[in-house]
Amino acid sequence: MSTAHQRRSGPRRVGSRIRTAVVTAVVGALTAGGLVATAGTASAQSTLADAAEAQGRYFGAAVAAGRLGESDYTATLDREFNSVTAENSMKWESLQPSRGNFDFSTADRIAEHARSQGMDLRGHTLVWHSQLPGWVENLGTNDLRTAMNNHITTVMEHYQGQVGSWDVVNEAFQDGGSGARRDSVFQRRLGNSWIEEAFRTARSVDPNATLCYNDYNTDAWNSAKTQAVYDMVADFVSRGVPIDCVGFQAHFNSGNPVPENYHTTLQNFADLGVEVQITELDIAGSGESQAQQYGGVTQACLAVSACSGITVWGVTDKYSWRSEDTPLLFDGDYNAKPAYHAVLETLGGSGGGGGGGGDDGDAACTVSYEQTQRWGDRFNGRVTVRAGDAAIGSWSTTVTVHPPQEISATWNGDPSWDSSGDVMTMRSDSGGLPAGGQTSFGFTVMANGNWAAPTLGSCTAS
Ligand code: 9MR
Repeated sequence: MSTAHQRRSGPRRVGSRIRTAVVTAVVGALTAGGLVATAGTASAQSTLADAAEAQGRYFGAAVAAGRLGESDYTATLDREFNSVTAENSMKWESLQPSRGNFDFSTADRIAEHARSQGMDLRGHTLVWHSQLPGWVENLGTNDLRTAMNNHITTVMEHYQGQVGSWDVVNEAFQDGGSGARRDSVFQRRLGNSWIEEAFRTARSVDPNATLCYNDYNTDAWNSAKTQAVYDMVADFVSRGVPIDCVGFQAHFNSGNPVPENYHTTLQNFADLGVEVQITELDIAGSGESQAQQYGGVTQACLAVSACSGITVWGVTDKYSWRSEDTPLLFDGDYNAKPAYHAVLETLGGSGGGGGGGGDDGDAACTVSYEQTQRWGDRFNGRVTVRAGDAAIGSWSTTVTVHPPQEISATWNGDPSWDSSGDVMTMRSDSGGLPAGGQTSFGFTVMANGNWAAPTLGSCTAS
């Protein structure tokens, strides 16, 4: 099948869709202040998929088959993502609810959607202690071994050539400081060797699939669980047990924030010779703080050449498994959140967001940022505002600076600030724009030691 990937040690080829290669021009410019770098983004990528692909990565989402009939859901999925994971439909209880009776119908709808859009398909998950049907829990040792290998074989054969990467084993280690294996039926009946047996079976069924071990709370390098998984992978690699990849689920919240040393963790695993993938990313929160964490995770992946891509665990906050945490990139109306823009811009894209899926008619605009000048203590930024396919009467967007930065001057717009002083809302001060038209506004940022680019919010048009 055209969407399959060859297994190899580095990041895989992404997406079978042909996407337009886009150039980001970085030119030197002489100003009164001396030689400065000006980043001019000429038609930068405006979707997550395109921007990720330009970086040699994929950008995926977990999908529920039951939502594919919702047009905004599917439009957002198809526009922004080039990889799909079934959020629940490829789990054991869904595919083999009673012994020997496989039901691929729901999972196949997701696979078919991915195929029709030229998207990659991640397989999640072959062997997991959760969402496991009761009949498996009751098997004796020999029966369980047969059932496990039969499940892996039947499912992988069904999706051979379609699924590029499989989460062969999911969440086999305990949380906390023990570094021990989780007390699952597989561990109890089959002993320590069950994980490698699962991987050996998987390799024998589909030698071209990328075989992953997938887990959560494996983000901080020094945690006992991270170390335990690392030791297992190192052992597998040294003994030739077939493992190609480690999946980092990356479910973050205030009690479990993105660790400072995240890229160290990814790099250390990569240094074992396996691919790393961020497989279930979501980050509780909102606004700039959520955006910064999303940007950090994206940056960590880009910093590790063996990090082949990122999957977020859902398309919209409203259908997230923890919706009250608003952990995703699109809000319940499919508007792109600041976190979306942080990811897109970290990937080198700009604008984007598709103008939202709301009901504000045809009025839409996008924004992109570039630094135009830099001096010893400050820099100037320019935001270009572009109207969509319809004329707009007015526009507004936000520019968030990163403390201790301060905006000391603005031009060509009508600014206002939030109480923190970090978020500037800029509105048009000279009316609207014709269809496809553009304008720009500018500002000076006193760096105060922080040279990070400001984060743009989405553009709102009326
Ligand atoms: O998002 C999934 C949710 O709809 C299910 O109810 C839940 C059942 O355990 O599984 C969620 O997905 C999990 C994933 O399969 C494995 N890692 C943790 C995910 C979030 O719980």
